[in-house]
Amino acid sequence: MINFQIQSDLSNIFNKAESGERLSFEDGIRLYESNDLLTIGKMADMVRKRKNGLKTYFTMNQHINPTNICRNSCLFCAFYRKDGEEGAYRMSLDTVRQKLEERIDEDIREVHIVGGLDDSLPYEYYLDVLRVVREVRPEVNIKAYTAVEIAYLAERSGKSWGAVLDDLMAVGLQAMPGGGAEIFSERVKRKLFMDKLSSEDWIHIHHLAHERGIRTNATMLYGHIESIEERVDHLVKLREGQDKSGGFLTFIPLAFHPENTKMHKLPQATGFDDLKNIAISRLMLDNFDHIKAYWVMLSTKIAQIALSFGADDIDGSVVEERIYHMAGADTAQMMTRKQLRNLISECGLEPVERDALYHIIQRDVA
Ligand code: V47
Repeated sequence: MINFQIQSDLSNIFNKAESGERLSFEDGIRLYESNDLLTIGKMADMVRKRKNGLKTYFTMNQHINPTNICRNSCLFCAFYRKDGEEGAYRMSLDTVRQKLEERIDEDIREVHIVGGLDDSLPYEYYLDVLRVVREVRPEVNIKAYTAVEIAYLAERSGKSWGAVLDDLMAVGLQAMPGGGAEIFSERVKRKLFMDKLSSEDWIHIHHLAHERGIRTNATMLYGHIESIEERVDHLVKLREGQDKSGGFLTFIPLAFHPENTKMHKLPQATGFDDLKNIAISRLMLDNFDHIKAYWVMLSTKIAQIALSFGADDIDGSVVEERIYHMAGADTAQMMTRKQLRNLISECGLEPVERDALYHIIQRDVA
C-alpha cells in the first residue's frame, strides 16, 4: 500500500494502477499529457515494487556488431554505412572470435549481437557468428538479431521466417533483442524507416520466436517526430502481442540521439521525457515483467532515477556499444560488476545479477 496523496487529476488512473486494473489507451494519453511527473513516477514505482520488490537486475554482457554495412538508410541511424564508405566495416569470423577471446577472463553471461543488412555477406555468415560464440563461450546466453534481420535473412535465403529462426536456434540462438520496432506508426515509418517491417510483421516474427521457446525483448524509439498517440498505440500493440504469447521478457524505451544522423537538427529528449517514458511504459505494460533503463542511452544519472520511476533493470556491462556512441552518446563504453552493483545499491535497491533469460546468477560478492 502506497502512502501518498494524489492531488492531481490522475487519481482515477492511480486507483486503477493500485487495484491492478488495466489502463486504457485514453489513460495513456492522459499520462503523457500530464506534467505531474512525480505522481506518474510514484504510481509506476508502486507497480514496479509489486512486481519485482526492490530487486534490480543487471547482467555481465558483451555487445558484438559484426557489420555496420546496411542496405537500409534509416534517417534516425548513425551506425550504418554503405559498402566502401568511410567508417564501413565487416568483421571476419576471426575478428569475432578475437573480440570474444579478449574478454574470456570475464564471467560474461550474455552476448548481444546485432548488425546491418549486409548484402555482401552470405546467409551462412550470420549462422557462423553464432557458431563462433558457442565455440568460444559454450555457457553464455546468445541474444542475437532483431526481427528486421530475421526478415532480411529469410528474403536472402528464400526460407520462411520460421525456418530462419530454426536455423539460428540450431546454432545457439536463445533470445532476441528488442530492436527494430522503432515506433509502430505507418506515418513515421514512411518518413524515417521506409524499408523496415510493419508493426504486424515485427510482432509476428517475435511470436514465431516465442512459439519456439526463444524469449525476446521489445523497444520503442521516442523523441523524434512521433506523437503521443503513436507512443500509446505502440505500447498497446505490444501489450496485445504479449497477451497472445507471453514471450516478451523486458521492454526498453530508447530515446533518439540525433547527433551524426540525418535528423541532427532535432533536440535530444530531455530527462523529464525519459523518466515519463519509463514510468508510463511500466504503467501501460501490465503484462511485461521488466522495464529496462538502458544506462548507455539514458546516462547513469538518469538511469539511477529511472529505477524509482518504474524500471527494474539497468542492462549490463555492455563494452563496445556502437549504435548510441556513433549517435553522439557520451556515456562510458563499459561498467564493471562492482560499478553496476554500486549504482543500484546506492538507490536503496537490491542488485540481482542475471543472464539474458533472467536466470539469477549467484556469486559471493566482496
Ligand atoms: O532498433 C538506432 C535504436 C535500436 C539510434 O533488447 C537509436 O536488451 C537512438 O534495440 N538514437 C537498437 N536510438 C538497440 C536496441 C537495444 C539496446 C539495448 C538493449 C536491447 C535489448 C536492445 O537502437 C534500434 C533503434 O531503435 N537506435 N539509432 C539513434 N541515433
